[in-house]
Amino acid sequence: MTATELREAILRHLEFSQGKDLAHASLYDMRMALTLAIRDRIIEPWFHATRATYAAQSKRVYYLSMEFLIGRLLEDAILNVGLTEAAHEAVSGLGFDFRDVLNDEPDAALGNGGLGRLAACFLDSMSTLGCPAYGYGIRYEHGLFRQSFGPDGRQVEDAEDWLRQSHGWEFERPEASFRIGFGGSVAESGRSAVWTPENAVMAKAYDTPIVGWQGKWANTLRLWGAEPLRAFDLAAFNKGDFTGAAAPEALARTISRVLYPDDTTAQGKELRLKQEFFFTAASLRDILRRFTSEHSDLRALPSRVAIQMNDTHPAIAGPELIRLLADERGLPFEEAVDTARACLGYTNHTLMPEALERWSESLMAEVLPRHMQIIERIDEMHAKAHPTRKSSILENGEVKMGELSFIMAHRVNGVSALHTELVKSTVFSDLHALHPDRIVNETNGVTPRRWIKGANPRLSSLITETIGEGWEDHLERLTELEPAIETQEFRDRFAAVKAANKADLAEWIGTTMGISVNPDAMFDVQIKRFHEYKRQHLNILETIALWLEMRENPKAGWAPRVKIFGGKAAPGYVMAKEIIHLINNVARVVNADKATRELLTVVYPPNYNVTMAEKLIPAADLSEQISTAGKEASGTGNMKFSLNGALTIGTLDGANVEIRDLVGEENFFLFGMTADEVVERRRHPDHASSAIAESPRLTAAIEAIEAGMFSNGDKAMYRMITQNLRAHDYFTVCADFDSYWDAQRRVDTAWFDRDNWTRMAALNAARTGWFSSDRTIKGYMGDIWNISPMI
Ligand code: 26Q
Repeated sequence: MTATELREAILRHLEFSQGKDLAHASLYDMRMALTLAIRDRIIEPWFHATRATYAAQSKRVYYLSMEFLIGRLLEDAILNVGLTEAAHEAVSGLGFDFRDVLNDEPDAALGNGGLGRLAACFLDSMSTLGCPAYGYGIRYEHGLFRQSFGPDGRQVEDAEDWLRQSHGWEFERPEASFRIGFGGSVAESGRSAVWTPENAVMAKAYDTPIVGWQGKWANTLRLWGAEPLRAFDLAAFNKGDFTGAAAPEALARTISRVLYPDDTTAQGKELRLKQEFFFTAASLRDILRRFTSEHSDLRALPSRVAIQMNDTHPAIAGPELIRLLADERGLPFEEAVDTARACLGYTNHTLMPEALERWSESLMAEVLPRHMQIIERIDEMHAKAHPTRKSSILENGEVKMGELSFIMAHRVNGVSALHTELVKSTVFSDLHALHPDRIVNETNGVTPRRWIKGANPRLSSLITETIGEGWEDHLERLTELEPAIETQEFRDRFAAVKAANKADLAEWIGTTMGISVNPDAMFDVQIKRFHEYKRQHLNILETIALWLEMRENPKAGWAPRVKIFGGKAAPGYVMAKEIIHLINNVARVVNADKATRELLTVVYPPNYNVTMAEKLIPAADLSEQISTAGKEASGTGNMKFSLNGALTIGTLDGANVEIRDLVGEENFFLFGMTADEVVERRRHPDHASSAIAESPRLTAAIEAIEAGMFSNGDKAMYRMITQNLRAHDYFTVCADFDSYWDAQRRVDTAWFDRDNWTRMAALNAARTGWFSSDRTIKGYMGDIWNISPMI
C-alpha cells in the first residue's frame, strides 16, 4: 500500500466511520481513522490464519492470562504491516502531526507488570511465528490505576479509564456469549453430577487482531466482558424503583470492572475468585465449542488444544475442564482428568509465599460447589497414586492453587534457569520428586519489534545499516554486529544514537517535570513495580550516601548521574508506598542543592507504564537489576535494557544470570550475595545491624533519613523504613549495601573511559539477541505445546 492509498483509506474512515470531513476532524477522529485503516490491513492475514489453521486441522494454543499489558497498539501494528513511512506521509499530508496522532491512543494497562507484559510479548511472537493461538483474558473496564504524586510526595491513585473513548481495535462478538454461573448446589445423578448455579452472568467476547512481523499472520486476543443476563428489570422500574431496576446490570458488570492492582500479595477476595472463574470458564467453553465443531471424539482434544495457564490465576481450568468433559459430556472421570492434564500447561512466575494463591475451602465451596468436589477428588486420586506424597492440594482448610496447577498440568515451567531450579528445589520439591519430567525451563524473552524497532528507531537503523535487513525476526543475528564494534566508526555512531535518545528524554523530562537534566550525565534507571524484594530502597540509600560524599568533596571527580525511578506500588502495600514517598523527598532535597547540581539529579516521573518504558529504556546508560538474589523469577526489563545498549548493575538473580553469561562478566557490574548466601546470611539474627555497624556510608545514609534531612526535620517520618532496615531487613539491603556501593564506583570508573563504555554497551546489544520472545515461544512450542509453526 502506498502513502496515497493509505491517505484515501484514512479519508474514507474519517467520512464513513467517524462521520467527519477533514476540516472538522479532531485528533481523536484522525487517530481512529488511521487505526481503522490499519486494522483493515490486518483482516486478510487474520482470515488467512483462521482458514489455514482450520484447513490443516492444526493444534491451537490458548494462552489464558488474567493480564495482557499491551500498551498502545497502533505504532506496533503500523510497524508490523510495514507502513511506517506511508502512514507518516499520509498523516502529515492531511495536516496532522504523526507523533501527536500516535500519542492520542490510550495505553491499555490491562496488567500489573512482568507477567502481563510477557503475555503481550508472547502474542506478538506467536503471530510472528505463525503459531495458531488465542489469548484469552478479561476486558477490564479500568486497567491499572493512574499514579500521581501529592504535594508531600506520596503516591495518589486514580481510576484509569482507557475505554472512555472507543479504542478502535476490537470487534464485539455478541454471538460468542456464554452464561457463567456461580454458587448454587450439586445434585448427584447416577455416576455424574449436575451443578445448578444460583446466579449467573454473561461473558461476551471482544476480539482484537494481533498481527505479527511483516503482516503474514494474525492471531486473536479475545477478552471477555461481563454483562447481566437481563439488562434491565422493567417490572421494578414500572413500580417506581429506578435504582433497583438497574441493580442486576451493575452487579454483573462488577466482575469485569477493574484489574486487581496487587502483583505479589494474593488476598483471597471473593470478587477475584469470580473473575478467575469467569474468564477461565468462558474461554474453556469457547475452546470446546470450536473443537466440537471440527471433531467428535473428545479424547482427541489434546492433539488439537494446548492450554497455557499464566500462573495460577486460571488454575480453575483444571477442575472446570474435567467438569465440562465428565459432567456435561459424559467422559469417565479418570479419563476426563487425563485428557485435561494432557491439554494443560502451567507457568510459575513467583516463589514468594505471599503471592501463591490459596482459597479457603468454604469460599470455594460457596462460589464453586461442584469444583470443590472435583478438587477433593483430584487430591484423593493423586494421594492414592502416590502414597508417599507429602504435599496435598488441600491443607488447613485451604485450596492451594499452585499444587492444583502442578497436578493438573502435563508440564510446569519456570521463567529463567535459576528460577526453574528453585521451583524444583523449594516450592514444588515434593511434587518434582514424584514427577521428575514435569518441570521444564523456558527463559523469558521480549519482542524486538516493540522493544528495539519501535522504541529505538535510531539503533534499528544503525543495526540494519551494519548487518542488513531481517534481524527483527532472527535476533540471534545481532552477534553479527561484533566485528563492527571493534571499529571506531561504529562505536561513534552507537554513542551518537544513545546521545540522541538521551537528548530526547532530557527534553521530555524538562517539559513534563520542569527539571533540567544534563544529557551528558550517566542515565541510571530503575523502572519496575515497587516491592521490597526489588530493593528500590537500596538504590535510594546509595543515592543518599553518594550525595553526602559529593557534598563533602564536590571536586573528587564524580561521574555525573541522573538517577531515574519509575513504578507503581500496590495501593495497600504501605512499605512500598513509603519508599516512593522517600524517593520523592530525596529528589526534592538533592535537586535543590546547588553544590551538587551538576553531579546528581533524581527524577521520578509519575505513572510509569509501557509507553513510558518505551521512552526511558532506549535512553538508559545503566540498568538497575538489584533484587535480593532468589526473589526475582526472571525479570524482562533487564533484557530490554541490554538489547538497547545499557550496562547492567545487578545481582545473580532471575535472568540476570543468563544475561551475564551471554554478555561476558567483563561487561556486567555484578554485586551482592548469591541466593544461597542470602539464605545463609539470614540465619544470623544480627545480619542487618552488623552490616550497618561495619559500613560508615550506610550508617550515614540511614542517619540522614532519621535526622529528618528529607522530611523538613521530622525525625519520625520514615521510621517505618529505617526501623525495618535496622531490625529485620528480610531483603538484605544492609548486607548487600557495601558490595553495591563498590560496584557503583566501578561503574563510575568505567564511565570515564567513554569509548570503552560504548564498546561494552554495544556488546550487550550484540550478545543478547537470544532474549527475543520468538526464541521463548519456540521453546514452549517444542517442549510444552507440541505445535509446529504454520509459516
Ligand atoms: C494474585 C492474586 C490476587 C491478586 C493479584 C495476584 C497477582 C497478580 C499479578 C499475583 C502476581 C502477579 C504478577 C506477577 C508478576 O508479574 N511476576 C513477574 O513475572 C515476570 C514474567 O515471568 C517475571 O519476569 C518477574 O520476575 C515476575 O516478578
